[in-house]
Amino acid sequence: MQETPAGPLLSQIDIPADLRQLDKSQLPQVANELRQFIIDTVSVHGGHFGASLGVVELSVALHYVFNTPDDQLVWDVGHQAYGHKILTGRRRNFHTNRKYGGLSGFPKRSESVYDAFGVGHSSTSISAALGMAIASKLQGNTTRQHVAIIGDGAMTAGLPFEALNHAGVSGTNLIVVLNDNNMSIDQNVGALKEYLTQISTSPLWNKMRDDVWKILGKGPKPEYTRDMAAKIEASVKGVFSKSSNLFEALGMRYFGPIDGHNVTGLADTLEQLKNLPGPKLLHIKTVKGKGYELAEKDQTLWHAPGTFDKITGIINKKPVTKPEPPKYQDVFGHTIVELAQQNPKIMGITPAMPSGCSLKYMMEVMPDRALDVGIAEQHAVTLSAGLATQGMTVFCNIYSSFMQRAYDMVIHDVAIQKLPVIFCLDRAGLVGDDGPTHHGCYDLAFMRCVPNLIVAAPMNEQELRNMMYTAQLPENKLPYSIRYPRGQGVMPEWRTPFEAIETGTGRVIREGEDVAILTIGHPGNFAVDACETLVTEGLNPAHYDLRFVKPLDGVLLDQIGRKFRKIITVEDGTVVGGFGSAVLEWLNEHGYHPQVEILGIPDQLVEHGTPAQLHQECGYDAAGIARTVRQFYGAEVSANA
Ligand SMILES: Cc1ncc(C[n+]2csc(CCOP(=O)(O)OP(=O)(O)O)c2C)c(N)n1
Repeated sequence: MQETPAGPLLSQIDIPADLRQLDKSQLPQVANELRQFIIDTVSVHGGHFGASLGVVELSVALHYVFNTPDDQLVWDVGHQAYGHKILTGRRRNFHTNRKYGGLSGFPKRSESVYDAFGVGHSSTSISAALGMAIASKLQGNTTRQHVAIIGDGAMTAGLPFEALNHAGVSGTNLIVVLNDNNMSIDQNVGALKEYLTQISTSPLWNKMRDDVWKILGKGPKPEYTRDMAAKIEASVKGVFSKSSNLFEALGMRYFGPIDGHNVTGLADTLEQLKNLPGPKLLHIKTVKGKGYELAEKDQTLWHAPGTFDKITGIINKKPVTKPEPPKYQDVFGHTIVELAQQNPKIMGITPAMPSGCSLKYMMEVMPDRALDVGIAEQHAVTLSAGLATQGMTVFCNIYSSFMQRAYDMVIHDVAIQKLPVIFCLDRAGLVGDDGPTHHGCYDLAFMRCVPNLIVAAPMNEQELRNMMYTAQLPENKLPYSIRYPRGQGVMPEWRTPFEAIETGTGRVIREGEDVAILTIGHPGNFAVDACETLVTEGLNPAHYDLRFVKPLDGVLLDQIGRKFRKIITVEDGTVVGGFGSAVLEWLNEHGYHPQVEILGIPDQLVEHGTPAQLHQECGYDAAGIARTVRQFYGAEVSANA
């Protein structure tokens, strides 16, 4: 892999201190070179794209004005922090971004002192930066600055408002930069979005307050005068802008909106804010994908487009030689439409991932029954519970790792009340390039310990459809969780007729002798491949697809317990507390004591890489399963010898 060449100014910037040596008039050129560097690298190596292009100027201005790493920048989500990474000592190996063994796609404390806080999941920045600011204050450090940079999408979650509620009375000098591009991954949604548009389009008020601000800054005691003006401003403002400012109501001084692509203007404003005491919020307007025309036009597609030809803008796709299996997300997306056409009670809920989880298909044809609620996983779950109390049948689709955030709602609002909400957990298992913040490792373990929940995982498209079908039948009275991975399934002909699957029943994939392989979900296909190889070696393991982690299939396990003294379990989840643990507990409780090997995600963080690399690392790809089976047979041979 080759280092990406940088422009003349950017190539002199190894760390932000180098940037700060430049004259302010050179910043636009730095920004242009940085933008080009991001385009050059992402087009060849892939990754998030539009969000980083949108904050090129902001990244340059922040590192120019603030004394990083002593001053601390906290990027929300972190998918937009490529410019920050490139300016902070990682330009030369930025081509390894998101690759196995390479840089992380998100800020990460262990990777750089400039990454003040590890991210990946959204909406944490204000809380984290406030914590840092309070600590600095307590430690008597009066000069260190703390800046949270948060997007309008991330702002739709509850956590930023919990943080603002605290920040407003914290007496810290926290700075929040609200990067408003009117986009989440898809179009941003909700009343806050409308509000931000409204305050951005009150030109009279904004011009007047900016002019006053500039004039006051020229007086003899600018800080004092501006502070006084701020107090008067809040009361006068309502007259001009119809409603009072939300952020000011929460105790933050509000500035903006200003043009987030004017790098010198941004630097000037940040310089002023730096010297102003108290918590404050700077609202900047930016364009997601700025500077790459196609990305500005189709911002959802160019959020993370994969690799592409930077001249033509053609996105590289793998050549299709035979009919391909669909992505699991699309099986979900089309199947919910089919089911909803037959069952008027069905609704679909997504917290900000309509394209990612493919609920968009239902949103197109039944907009009243398929809702994007913004980045609000907790709300998505409790909203689903509320709908279920009224007899609605709700499919609540949340990525496995984002569901971690709504765990209390799953227990308190759904399971305890036995409301038959159907959770579809997309991106379950090791997701690949996004790494440990996004791997869906834990859901099997954290769902299976909750009473009343049915916990299922399909091995293929047909099982996913049938589980969705079964879960929405009126006879199902319990909450039902269905987890499936990112990416493609295995069945090109996937539109199979619906058939109910009796809850808690597994199936035999392959009869065999000596060793039994028990799988849950998609990794069952790895076991199928492993068995194909093993059979050619004269070995004859059995393979069972359990389909449910809860309730487990007691009848099947009883047969397996009687017949086998060696069992391997396989799951795309943590070996601690997951499917293998459930099987072990069952066997022990029922008096079976075979030798059991649990294959899955070990009790340590798995970094980023391709799913195939990571499955191999964890030892539950086809080769890993085959190896374990051979070891069991090898042990058998030596035991008999
Ligand atoms: C808790 C959580 N839910 C969902 C996501 C998926 N996600 C990543 S970026 C993003 C959009 C963020 O929008 P915004 O903050 O406005 O940033 P932009 O991409 O527009 O710059 C979403 C929904 C996430 N990272 N974390």
